[in-house]
Amino acid sequence: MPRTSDSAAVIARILAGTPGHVSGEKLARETGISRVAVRKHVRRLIDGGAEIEAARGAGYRLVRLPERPDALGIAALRKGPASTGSQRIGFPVEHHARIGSTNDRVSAAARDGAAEGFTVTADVQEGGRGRRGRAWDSPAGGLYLSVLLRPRVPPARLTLVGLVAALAMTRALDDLGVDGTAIKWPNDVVVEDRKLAGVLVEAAADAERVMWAVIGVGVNVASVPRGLGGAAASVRRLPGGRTVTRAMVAAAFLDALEPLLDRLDSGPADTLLDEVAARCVTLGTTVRVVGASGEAQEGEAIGLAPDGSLRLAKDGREVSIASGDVLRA
Ligand code: BT5
Repeated sequence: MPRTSDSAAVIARILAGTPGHVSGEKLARETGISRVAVRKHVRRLIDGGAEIEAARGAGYRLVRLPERPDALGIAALRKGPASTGSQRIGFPVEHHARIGSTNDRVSAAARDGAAEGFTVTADVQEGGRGRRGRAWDSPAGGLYLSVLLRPRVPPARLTLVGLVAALAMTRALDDLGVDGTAIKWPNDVVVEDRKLAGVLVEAAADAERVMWAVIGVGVNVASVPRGLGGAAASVRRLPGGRTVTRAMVAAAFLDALEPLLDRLDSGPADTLLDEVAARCVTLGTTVRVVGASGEAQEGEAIGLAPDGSLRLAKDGREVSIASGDVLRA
């Protein structure tokens, strides 16, 4: 089945790729629908937050891309041919104006047998979650997105999934022209020391096999949630970020994530690890890593182990840490 057979999405792509006006007749021809239907789909795009100018005689011109990260907004902005069906990750998209947690919704769908790629987005989360029972502030203006995976990686490599998601987010922001983002091990996207996005990977696995995993990402797009102040950053305030919308971040993230997951599934992760390491600000610094039960280890972060663990040089020996919170020593 074509992933983006939605005519409105096809129209948005054509308009996004054309600097001037596009006639209704041309849009009708290229989407294979009537001009009346074109008008109806343009209306839907406008309802979805796009700004489209309609000029009598000249046709339609896209002024601003869709803002809301719903199925239409995301499909309109995904790269690649509109109807090849090549998009596995990020399809279908279920959007909620409000939800407890997008991760909870995807986990429930996973238990009900949903296919890999199923994605949930929300405008607001009322119970957004971080790791270890912490909260993720999720007011309007941020992107909250979770995607279902049925990965072929063993449970021991799940840390890598989170790192790969963080890498995908930095690449997505690169693609959108937003400068200066980096990965902080194990699951943050930061700008200098400020947190721009967080990744939460949750999974159901037995000793050998991951039944399903959910990648959840929260990104501060329009603003920084009140109360976080200097500890957080937002996309719009970064160089190149002024015109970036939530739908743009969502589409670019899914575009960047899919090929990285394919590589993770298909074999050794050496080159992926190198790519994560090259983008990881934690490496080369002296850190204090606090584990789940509060125990701390201090040392120099010297690299990543094949499973995504952090390698720490400590008192002349090396230790590997699978998860934790990194503080600067
Ligand atoms: C994370 O946890 O960074 C993972 C966050 C994942 C959120 C997404 S949103 C979509 C999906 N659905 C969910 O329910 N969750 C996922 P952690 O490393 O534990 O960091 C949590 C800490 O980050 C908090 O204790 C705060 O200090 C800080 N924080 C909370 N909200 C923030 C925000 N909006 N921006 C920056 N920092 C924030």
